Amino acid sequence: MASPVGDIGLIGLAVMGQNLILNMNDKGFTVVCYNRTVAKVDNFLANEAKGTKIQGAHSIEELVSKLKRPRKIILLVQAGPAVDSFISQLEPHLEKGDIIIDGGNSHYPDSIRRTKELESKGLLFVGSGVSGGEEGARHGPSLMPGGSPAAWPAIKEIFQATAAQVNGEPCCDWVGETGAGHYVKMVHNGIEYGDMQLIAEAYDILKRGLGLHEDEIATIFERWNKGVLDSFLIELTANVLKFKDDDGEPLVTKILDQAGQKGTGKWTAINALDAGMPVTLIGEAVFARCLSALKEERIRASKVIAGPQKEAFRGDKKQFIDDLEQALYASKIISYTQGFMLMRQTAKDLGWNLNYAGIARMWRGGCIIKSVFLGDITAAYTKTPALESLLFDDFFNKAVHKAQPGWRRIIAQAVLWGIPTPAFSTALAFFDGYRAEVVPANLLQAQRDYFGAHTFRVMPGKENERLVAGKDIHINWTGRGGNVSASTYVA
Ligand code: NBP
Repeated sequence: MASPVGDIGLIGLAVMGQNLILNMNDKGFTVVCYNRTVAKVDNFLANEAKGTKIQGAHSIEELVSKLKRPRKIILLVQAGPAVDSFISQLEPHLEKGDIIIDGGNSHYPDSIRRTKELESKGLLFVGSGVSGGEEGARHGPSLMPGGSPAAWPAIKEIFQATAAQVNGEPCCDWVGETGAGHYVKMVHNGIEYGDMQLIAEAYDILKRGLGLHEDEIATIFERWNKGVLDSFLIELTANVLKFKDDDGEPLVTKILDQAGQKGTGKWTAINALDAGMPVTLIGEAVFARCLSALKEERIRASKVIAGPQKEAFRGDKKQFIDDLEQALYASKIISYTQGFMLMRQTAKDLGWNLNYAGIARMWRGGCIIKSVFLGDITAAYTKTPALESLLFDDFFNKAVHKAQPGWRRIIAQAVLWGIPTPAFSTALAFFDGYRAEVVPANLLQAQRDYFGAHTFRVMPGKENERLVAGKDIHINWTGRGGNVSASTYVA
């Protein structure tokens, strides 16, 4: 029998799989492909893959037999049962040290489970975030692999060559243990929800507040794309706003204002609640999509609930638009600050060693949130790998200070107009809460102790005979309650 020629196998010949195969082929690797509906293999070989080194397989057995050892097989199939089904079909044909890679949008707890299960059988597992959609898969995605660390040396060359490159550096590095790759991809998607919501709010303010036309707004976004906001999503937005329907109307104005979602933003928000981290901007972005989905109810509400009388803007328009750019920039800094806080906490909870500079570097190119801004985050974490918060980094600290006055003016004006800015506003509320040495949680603690004997601690410097430092104290606030307190625990 001829010796195997395949550098890597790939299962799943839909849009992502086909494009990633063609990309890996361009980089000089021999890929062997397989698909549940086997006819798609021949179809692919006869069309898109014609004239390439790409090989096909008509069974799992044939796929495995064509791969060099250790065998590396990427799954790019629908997340969920399809991944488990292929893992169990592959297992009997694989040997110690072989690697199964899941490149789909799997939820990270599944990747934690799969890593443990496969490692217990002597196999290796990698759960890799793949971002950038069809275009990224074909020409260079952002790849975020995590799982069995022993797999990394074997897949590093193929992954880094296939990924997008920024300034000669690949947008791919080892993320961390077990489910870390899919976890980081989930947070990426959550941040993407936040970035998109911020842009949508800026559009709303420019359109309904200043009364600008889509073409004028597109020009503003194009200008912003040359400054601190330079990013794929800003560029894409300008293009969307300029796009006309056949009658010359901007197509975007004809799109139903009900946003869909596939779950990764929601997963991030749920994870933030579980981790006890105030990732408020992504949460608001998810809720804004939920509110948008209530279209019928909003129509009914719009007929019976009046907002403020709309007043024409009488200020300096140019200054206002510059303020809006700063508001968007500052809110974005807060969103990424929150996202990295969440990753830090989860890494602590799950014992992962996450490389934050590496994560920002992976997101700089190839993916939907790619931006110049991520280069600045890379620099911040390279300078201080254990950075507690982006707001403690000199560059970002100065940037939010500079943006602050305009950011506040924009939110104040939007509130007066009655234009909702959930993401801008929550970013500023977080900023004001985070920088506050004292927050009103003293009153919350008093309320909790009043109604439920939940106890409180004394503020340093305010100790006395009954307010003893370090003790859980209960006060009989009404003179009617007893002296028994509830047990203290953190939910
Ligand atoms: P799809 O998510 O549409 O999945 C299609 C593939 O899954 C086909 O190969 C199909 O086989 C296979 N499949 C399905 Br559906 N059910 C199966 C089952 N029960 N058992 C075995 N195979 C099954 O493809 P995609 O859009 O290329 O995405 C692939 C993965 O990459 C997904 O996890 C997706 O979330 C993720 N992703 C997608 C994008 C994007 O922009 N599309 C971006 C980033 C990540 P068949 O041909 O026999 O039906």
